[in-house]
Parts: sequence; structure tokens; C-alpha cells
Amino acid sequence: MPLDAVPVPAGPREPGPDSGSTAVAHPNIALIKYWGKRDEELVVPCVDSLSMTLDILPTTTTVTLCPQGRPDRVTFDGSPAEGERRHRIIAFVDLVRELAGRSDPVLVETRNAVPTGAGLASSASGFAALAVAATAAYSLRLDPTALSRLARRGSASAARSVFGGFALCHAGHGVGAAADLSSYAEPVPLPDFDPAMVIAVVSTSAKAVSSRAAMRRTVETSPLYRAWAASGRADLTDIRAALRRGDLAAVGEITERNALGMHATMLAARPAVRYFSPATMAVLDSVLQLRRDGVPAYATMDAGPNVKVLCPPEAADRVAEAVRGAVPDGSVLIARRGPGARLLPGAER
Ligand code: 2P0
Repeated sequence: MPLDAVPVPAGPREPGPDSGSTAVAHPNIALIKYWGKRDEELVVPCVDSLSMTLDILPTTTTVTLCPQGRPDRVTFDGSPAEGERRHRIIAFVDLVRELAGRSDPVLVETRNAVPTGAGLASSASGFAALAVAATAAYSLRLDPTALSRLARRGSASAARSVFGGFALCHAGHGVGAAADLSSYAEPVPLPDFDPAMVIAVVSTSAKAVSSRAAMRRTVETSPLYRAWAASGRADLTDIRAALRRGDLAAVGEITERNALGMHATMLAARPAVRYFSPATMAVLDSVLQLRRDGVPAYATMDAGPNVKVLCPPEAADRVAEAVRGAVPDGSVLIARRGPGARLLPGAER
């Protein structure tokens, strides 16, 4: 028998350039925000959310199984990951190992086109890519709902990045296992709704307060939290109707009010959580001016100072120019709706 025809035993291989399962996922921006968890361990959100997955700034993650006895290894953009970041990734891999009934150590290699931890949804794309790559590496077959539920355990916003276009994430009901089972995202089919999202990157520094800690503080201490959560339910009903009509102006108005309300609840937390910077305000002013000039542009902000502006695709260049004028030191990106998380065939890696 020629050497290259000798059957290779199935099982973990040494990591090499062709081994491992590689997945790519894109960030998503919530139009109706999630803020606050009702179960921190299971990462179950307090409120439903609705998002648009972008076509830029992907995360690419390769998970390679290693021989037993090796330590788990995690790299981020080629450097070893440490601290909380490593801990969250390994905890997630442990969850996949438990579901798969496997114990193989792993090498996890992640590359982020998004600045990590800067409110540009890097944990959404990160855990969606990890969920797809890790389940493939451990030969765990999950349907899209189960995959979204699993991604949620890494980061609640990641449940939405499993899907392309628009996705609705359910806060679910009940407690414990019932809450886990009922909280996942699903696609919202809107084939004809294709707005642009202009992203004003005013800072790529990691946030001072993690969204996890900021959410906890907001839920526990902000007197406005319950009111915002209740108004968010009305916002969701209204935005779904506006999306069905393809009414971008209404979608934008609801998106902007929902985000400003979320930041108001944070400002009312004790001590206050403030992600806005002077550059954020300058961009918000430029968006107001665009509207006064008749350009339909609507802002939303997440756990960081960067601003995302929803607008019709034909207005994107004008919006980008206005935003650039407001923050000459920043950078501006134009995104459209993007694809869901997917496994890359060997040839594309
Ligand atoms: C969202 N954000 O709906 C909200 C709006 C930021 C503001 O989800 O604790 O990284 O890992 O579930 O998902 C950012 O928080 O937080 C986020 P965890 P995540 O997109």
C-alpha cells in the first residue's frame, strides 16, 4: 500500500495549517437594544432586542482539537489571550465540550477586524464565530435556534449574529432551564429592506466599564430601568410594523429613541454609566443637522462612544461626509446588511 493511502485514524490531529474548523461572523447593531440580564450565569436578557447584522468588520475563528493532555490555548490576533477574555472563551468551549460529551483540549485562534471592546459589537461576532467553529470541531450538530441559544451563553448579542440581515432575540420566559430554552434569536425576513449604517468610529479604545458590569449596575440602581424596558416593548411592536412597511424614517426614529432611552437609564445609574464623549455629541449634532437639511439619518449608540447612523443607501456618502466633518480625528465606515455566521470550507481559509 502506498504511504499516502494508509488510513489515517480518526480523532484529534496536531494543529497545522489545514486542521481545525474555521468560522466567520459579523457584528450586529441593535435597533432595539438589549441591556440587562435576568440570569447572569445563563446570560438571559431582560428584554427582547432586534438587530441588523453588518457586512463589515468580521471575526474569523479557528478551533482545532489537540491531543489529550495538552493545555487549552487561545490566541487573539496572533497573541496569547489572557485574563477575562481567555476565561470567557474557555468557559464557552467547556460548554460545547459538555454538550458534545468530549474532553479534547483546543487551540482557539481568533482574528477580529473590529477593535475589541470598543462598543463595535466584537463580542457578538466573536461568540457567534466561536459557536459555529467550536460545534463543528467537536462534531456537534445544532439547528440554527440551538446555535443561537448557545452563542447567547457567550454574549447575549452573539445570539443575533448567528443570522444575517435582521434578527429578533427573545428574552424568553421562566427561570433556569426554561429561561435558557426560550431565549434565542430568529431571523426577521425583510428581503427588500436594505438601509445603510454609517459608523463613526470616534474611539477604538476599550471601554472603561465593561457592558457586563454596566448592565448590572443599571438594572440594580437606575430608577429609570423599568420604564425603559417597558417602553422598549412598545418600541419593538412599533419598529416591527415600520419594518414591514419598509418605512425607514419610522424605523430610524424608533431606533434613535430606544438608544437614547437606554443611555438615559445608564446616566441615571448610581454611579452613572456614561459612554458618550464630546465626539459622540458632535456626531449626534451632525445627525440632527442632516435631518434639518432633509436627509433621513438616525443615530444609535452602544456600550461605547461610537455612533452608528441609519440612513437610505443613497444618502450614505452625504451622511459619512457630515459625520467626518464632525469628528475629523475619527474614521467613518459604511456598512450594509450582512450575512449570518458560517463555517468556511477548507479552500476559503
Ligand atoms: C445590544 N449591547 O443589544 C446592546 C446595546 C450594547 C448596547 O449587547 O454581557 O457584549 O456579553 O451579554 O452582548 C453589548 O453587550 O454583553 C450589547 P454580554 P454584550 O447590542
